[in-house]
Amino acid sequence: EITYAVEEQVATITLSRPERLNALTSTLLTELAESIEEANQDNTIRVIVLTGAGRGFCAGQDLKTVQPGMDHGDYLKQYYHPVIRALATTKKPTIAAINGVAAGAGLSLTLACDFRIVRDDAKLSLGFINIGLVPDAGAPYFLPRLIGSAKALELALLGETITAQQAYDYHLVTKSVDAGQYEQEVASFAKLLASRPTKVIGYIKQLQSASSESTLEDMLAQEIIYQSRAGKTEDHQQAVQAFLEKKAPVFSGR
Ligand code: LHQ
Repeated sequence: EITYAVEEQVATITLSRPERLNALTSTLLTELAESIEEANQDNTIRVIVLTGAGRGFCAGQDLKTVQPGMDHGDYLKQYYHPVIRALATTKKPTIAAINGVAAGAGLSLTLACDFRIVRDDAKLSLGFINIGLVPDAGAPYFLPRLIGSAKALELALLGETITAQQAYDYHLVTKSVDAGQYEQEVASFAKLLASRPTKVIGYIKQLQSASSESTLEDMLAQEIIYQSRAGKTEDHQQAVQAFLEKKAPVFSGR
């Protein structure tokens, strides 16, 4: 229910149940967590792209699998949370390539990524409220941080469908791209990220994620640790040398 492909140091993970708009099942979620972990561990991978097969990105949990006696909390803990943790803690930069509709936990998956590139004809919806559920799969954590608490609460309480343009205006997505240029744009953005100092990207992500729960003193201590590490990377040393020689730096990711 997942396909995993690697090209030029970019791992593309594709949700693959197109006949159901890539609605999520326990099997799909288990495979997804494994794929993210695989990309995270692989030293040759410098960018992770998450996208959907067919016309949708992801319609959230497959509602045909929701059984009457099922405990949604247990289900989240077992199947969703490993995926959200894997996305949120990977040291590689992550791009959600939102090729079509993203609803419910499908939208939540994108919020745990570093970048969201949306096709301009895609629709987005938190949706949970429409079936009497609270937002989940990390959305209650990420959404207010991304777009502010007032807008996050509005989307959660109204559950309405928004356009790519609205999502961009709310700062919910990084960019909205014309359908005709979409695939090319995602590929070139991934390529750009793959040419950056990958190890240092990981440090920047760790440093920033520490910020939400920290004081200034905590963060000053953290920047000492991470800048000390960054200063020892090949990429930093090589880039300073290139600067002095008036050349463009070439980052190896080490
Ligand atoms: C679907 C689904 C779907 C099954 C489209 N399931 N078949 C929940 C429960 C438990 C624990 C943990 O957490 C969660 C988290 C959640 O994610 S709750 C939210 C679940 N998702 C939704 O409520 C969204 C439901 N889907 C929709 O509102 C629409 O389908 C959207 C807006 C996504 C797309 O609309 P359209 O583009 O008009 O497509 P469509 O509705 O015609 O869907 C195409 C097919 O996909 C259709 O099947 P069919 O056999 O009639 O062609 C749908 O039934 C199926 N499908 N979403 N979540």
